[in-house]
This record gives sequence, C-alpha cells and structure tokens, in this order.
Amino acid sequence: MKKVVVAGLAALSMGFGAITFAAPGNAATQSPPIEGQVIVKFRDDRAAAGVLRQHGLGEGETIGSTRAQLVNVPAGKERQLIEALSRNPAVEYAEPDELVTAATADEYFPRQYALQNNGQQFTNTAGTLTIAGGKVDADVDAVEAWNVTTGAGTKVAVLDSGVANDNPDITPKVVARANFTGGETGDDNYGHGTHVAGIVAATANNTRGVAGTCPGCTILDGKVLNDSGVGSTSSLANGINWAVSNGAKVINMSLGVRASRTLETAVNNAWNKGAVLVAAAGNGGNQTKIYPGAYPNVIAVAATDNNDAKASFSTYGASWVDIAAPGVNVYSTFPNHTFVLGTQNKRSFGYDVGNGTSMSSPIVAAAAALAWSSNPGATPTSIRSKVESTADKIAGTGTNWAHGRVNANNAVR
Ligand SMILES: [Ca+2]
Ligand SMILES: [Ca+2]
Ligand SMILES: [Ca+2]
Repeated sequence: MKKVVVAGLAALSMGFGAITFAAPGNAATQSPPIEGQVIVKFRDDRAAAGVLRQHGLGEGETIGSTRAQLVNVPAGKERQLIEALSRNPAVEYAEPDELVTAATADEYFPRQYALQNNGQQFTNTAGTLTIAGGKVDADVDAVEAWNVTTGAGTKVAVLDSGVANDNPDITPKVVARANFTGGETGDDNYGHGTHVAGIVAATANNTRGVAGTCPGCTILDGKVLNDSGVGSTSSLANGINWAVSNGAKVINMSLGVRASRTLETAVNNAWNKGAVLVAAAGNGGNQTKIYPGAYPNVIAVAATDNNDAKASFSTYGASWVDIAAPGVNVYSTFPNHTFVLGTQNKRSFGYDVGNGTSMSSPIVAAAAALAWSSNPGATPTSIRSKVESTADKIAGTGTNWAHGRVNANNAVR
C-alpha cells in the first residue's frame, strides 16, 4: 500500500552554527529584597523630610521620573519601616527594593524572546546568526504564567521524529516512548522532535540550555516521523490513539498531511476523550489548508517573530488558522549527536535555533498544558476557549488568524 507522506514542518533554516558566545550572568528567580533600603513615595514631596525624620530616617535619592525616593534604612528593619510608613497619610506608598534577576537560571534563556522579550539582541561569535532586538513584550508572558503554575506533571504528547536520548535538558522529561515508524531506532536522528519537545518542556532553572514554555510538563514521545522527517497518516493516527491512552492532556503535531478520514476520526476520538490537539499551520507563506491543523478539533498555529509580525513563511488566513505564536529564531534542544537533515549529516551539540510553524505549535500546546494545570476540572472545549480568547490582539494581523498571539499568562488566570 502506498503511504501518504507526512512531512515534518521542519525548520526552514536551522542554524547549526556552533553556539559559543558567553553565557550571561544569572541569578535565582526568588531572592529576598535588597537590604538597607526601601522605596517611599510621598503624596506631597514637601512632607518627605519631616515624615522621614519622625522615623529616624533621612531623605534619599529620587528614582528617575517616578518621584519615589530610595531611602536608606537599618538592615533588618525594612519590613517594619515599610509598614509604619504605609500607615502615614502623607505617604502614597512604601515598598521593598526587590532584586532584579534573570527570569530563569538557564544559560540560553536570554535568547528565548518568545518567553520573555525585553528587546534583547544577540549575534553569535561566528557572526552567522543575529537576532535583532525586537519589540518589548512581543512574547507569551511565560515568566508571569509560571507564578501561577509551571504545569507540574501535565502530559503533552509530541508526535514527531522522536526525542533524543542524550540531551539532559529534555531526555529526562520523557515519561513514555513509542515508535510508530517501523524499523528505525526510537531515538531522534532528525532533530525536529527534540527541538519541539524542548519548546514544550525543557527543564528550567538547571543552569543548562533553555527553559520549556511549560517547564513542569512531561513528554509522551510518539515517534511518527522517520529519520528523514517523513511518516504516514496511519502512523500518525496510531500515535494520536497511543497519546490518549497514555494520558495526554495536549497533543502537539508540528507536521502536515493531506486530508484523511482516518486521521480526522483519530483527532475527533482524542478530543472526545479529553485531549486538546494543536498543530502547525504550515510554512507555505500562503492560505493553503493542511491537516490535521485544518480540522475543526485541532488548533492551527501560525508563526510570528520578535516584533509580533507574521513570519514571512507562515501559512495564514483567519478562516482556518486559529492563533499565532513565535516561530522565528526559536531556541531549543537538539540531539547531542550526529543526525541527518535533508541529505547532510549534522553534528549537533544539544541546542540550536529553529524557524517554522513547527516551533509555534508547541508554544501553544504548552500554554494549553499550563491552562489545564491551573484548571484541572476543565474540558478540552474550555481550555481551547481560554487559550484562544485570551490571546493578545496584534494590530494589523486580524486577517491572518482568528485570534491573537498566544499569551500563556492570560491563559492560566
Ligand atoms: Ca512579557
Ligand atoms: Ca534548562
Ligand atoms: Ca483547526
């Protein structure tokens, strides 16, 4: 029987340049306030000196344009003085001076603009990759979402080319594996699945590599694409069934195929059994439907960049593309061994950048998993509705997709 080809929507251009530039400094996410100083703002600055004197304090420096003062206090008395000052009617507010740190202690986190975009920019030492400073907050507010939940134990199925056995940032997150490709090793010798899985659930705060969008999530690794990134409708349908049987709350499919009644039945069965399904919209740069994304019970995801603009390669069209997520220069995990990409052998050292709606889909899948985690009694319908309805509307993109660019923080509130 002739197989229908399912091509992984592989990155249009994967960097594979040696990533050698120095890691930025990092600090813990939870730190105590800075000792010996508090921030005070007065309703009328003319009252400041008198009020501070009542508490045995002198006036401090003004903080930029805020009109608040940074006041020196005895170490250990910060909280007590904040409470006392807050009760004074002349004080608008008093608050601790908090330590500002990197959001996670992962080496490459600052490159992950999709999770937190401060307008950061990078050029690698080889000069082969530049990420220009993007638009501040053109991101999915993952760091803010993690204050509510990191998705602990929520299972996300990645139906893809497998997940590498040798990447300490993502391999330990795999709780079940199955190989539907027939004959090949269960390892990822294509790279695509490892990259997608890392976007979902790479371990955060381990000093290493990247952070997943849902760092507490676990991965069901269903290998449906072979080591050339190709599979069949039947293997994909089997993978969907396996994912549901193994407790997947979300199923990510960064791949595309022509319509198939078998595939649609598998999709609908999974949805009816309680899984949210997410798929790439495609990299055609046009409005051509691909499946499973175009099925009604699958969220189809387009790609944006670090300016919240539609990626040039992204398939689009609000009639069937549901939502968008960053898909340009997305950092994630790769195998830590030689694998095949196209016709070439590639030696990867565990991390690289990827481009494609394949990278956008797992961000939405992870946001759905975070939403499940904060609403355990929800249904696929309510989770999908939450993720879609709370997306950030991006001016000028209304005809490209039905909802906005996903916002994980909104999805968990
Ligand atoms: Ca943000
Ligand atoms: Ca990490
Ligand atoms: Ca759809």
